[in-house]
Amino acid sequence: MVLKERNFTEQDCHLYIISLVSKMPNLFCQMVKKMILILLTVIIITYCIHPGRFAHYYTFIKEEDMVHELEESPLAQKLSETSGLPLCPWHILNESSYSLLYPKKNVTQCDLNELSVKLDIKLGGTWKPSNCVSRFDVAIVVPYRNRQTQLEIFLLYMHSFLQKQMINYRILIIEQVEKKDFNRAKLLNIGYIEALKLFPYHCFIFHDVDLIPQKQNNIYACTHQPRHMSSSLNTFRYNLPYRGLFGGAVAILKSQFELVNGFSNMFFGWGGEDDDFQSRINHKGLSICRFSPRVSRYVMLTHSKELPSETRFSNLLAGKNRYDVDGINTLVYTVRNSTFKPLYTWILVDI
Ligand code: BGN
Repeated sequence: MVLKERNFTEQDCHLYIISLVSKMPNLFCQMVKKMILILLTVIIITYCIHPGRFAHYYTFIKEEDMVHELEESPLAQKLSETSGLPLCPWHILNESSYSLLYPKKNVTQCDLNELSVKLDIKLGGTWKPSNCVSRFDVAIVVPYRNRQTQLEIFLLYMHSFLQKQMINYRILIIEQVEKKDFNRAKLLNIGYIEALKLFPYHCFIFHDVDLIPQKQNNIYACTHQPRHMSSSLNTFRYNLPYRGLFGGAVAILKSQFELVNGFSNMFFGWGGEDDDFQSRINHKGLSICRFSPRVSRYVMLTHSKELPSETRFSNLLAGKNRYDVDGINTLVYTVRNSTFKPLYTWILVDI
């Protein structure tokens, strides 16, 4: 077969160059698209492996400064003078060991029965040191519904944890009756009001039942500013997802809680109520603080993820108009049942 030789003329050359140039934007676009796709894949993979990589860095109180930041109970000094007992020492803050604590997961009824005797817990889940006067009177308020296994793990763990810190404490479990969506914030408001009927607590810790503190020197007491206690959580790879996060476990003085009018009562379902609370705090000129991520380490007990509420965004947006007209000053609820149980004060409420 004879191939016809074709002359590659100058004109052909021009045509070839023109066609190449006309295709270039297309080629360029495809290249950019590919690059964006690769970049997105890398970001998604990195995020799945390590979500904390995109966490905000935050300022925190250094371990050596923790002692200066704590707010002692106004009753402690006087009680120490009248009782002749010394104020309890600070040694728990010097706990420099790096050992992490883990909860016992398979809690038996026998463990719980033994606990109140072994640790001398009084009915209603209260305790205070017997050979010194605690510097802190703290109500630990836990919103609750349908989490029996987690509650048992929490109780078994927390009582001994708190006693090592020599806190005068009470654990209150505020349970919401079925019917409506869960309203975490309103239950916390109720816990605040109910706790004050039992003792003039100066400090409140609002605590989810699925959170377990892992460092013994993460003291369950209030600081000068409201404190986000669970800022280093395993489910967030021990990082803070965003700077304003104020959920999980927080500590706030009674006077500050009054000032911000507590939580909003309007957040039904999962999400947003803690963000609203943080805004209330800022609005009143307070600012949240945190201990070092080494100290504020928590593990979350596993459970299925709740469905976020659809109204949380609109509630949050409208929140600032309601700070003074929605909170502990407008709280309405009915106590359906309440008992001083061996390990906690149980209050069943209809909201
Ligand atoms: C946020 C939730 C918080 C929750 C944290 C951590 C909202 C409001 C809409 C932006 N906030 O997204 O309530 O504590 O995640 O899980 O959903």
